[in-house]
Amino acid sequence: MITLYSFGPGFGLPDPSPFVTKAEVLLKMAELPYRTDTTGFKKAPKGKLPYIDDEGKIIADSTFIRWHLEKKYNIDFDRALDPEERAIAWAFEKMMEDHLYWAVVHARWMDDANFAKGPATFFRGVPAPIRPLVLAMIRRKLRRMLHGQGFGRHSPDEIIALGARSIDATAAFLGAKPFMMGSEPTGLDATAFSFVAGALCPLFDTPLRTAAERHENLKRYVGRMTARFYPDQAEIAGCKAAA
Ligand SMILES: N[C@@H](CCC(=O)N[C@@H](CS)C(=O)NCC(=O)O)C(=O)O
Repeated sequence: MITLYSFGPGFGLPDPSPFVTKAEVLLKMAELPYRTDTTGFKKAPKGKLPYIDDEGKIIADSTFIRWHLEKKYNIDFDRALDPEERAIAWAFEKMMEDHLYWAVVHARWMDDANFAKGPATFFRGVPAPIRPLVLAMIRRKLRRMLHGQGFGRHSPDEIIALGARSIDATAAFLGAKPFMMGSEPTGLDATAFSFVAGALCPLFDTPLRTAAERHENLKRYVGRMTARFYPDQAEIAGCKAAA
């Protein structure tokens, strides 16, 4: 059985990490049996989640997990797509993972109020006397990551403008289609669902969420993906499950 190393459900999302959620949705799409394990972060080969253990083979990074599943289990998540559509799907996926993601990280980690009710809660187990120090250290690490990636060099308004443009592009491309690439889910939907739900997450007060909430089709999309892949959940990110 495959083990998916995750953070565990949080913030009203299947996982606070959109990359972990993406990997989980891919496993669900593949209809492969899997279990989740929330104790693997310290052993993460690339220092990040997700990674999987598939009968002793460790694969880190959601994209490599996807490629592994496709190769080992002879699955093509994009089987319905032609080469041009595959190229568009790849471009949208990477826009969310390498662009929108950083706006979400900024909103969750750099805003004091969002940080306190969100990421800071991951560290509840740290002894109280040293917790402020640990929180300050981890936030400094995230600030450095944002600076290195580049988003951290922009003003908060500029970051929101960039993130909102990616959200608007996603909504415009989804349009009236049930799923990103048409009438049935493809690999891109594992990513789009995870990142759109992350942006819509009601826990966080951010103009990014307001930008996402302006798009009724995105909210319905999250509800549709929830009904399909998390049928036990009544709603995710404030979007009611509905086919
Ligand atoms: N490219 C990776 C990104 C994974 C990633 O950024 N994971 C974050 C959580 S959203 C993480 O584990 N961060 C921990 C850290 O940087 O210390 C993937 O596709 O899996």
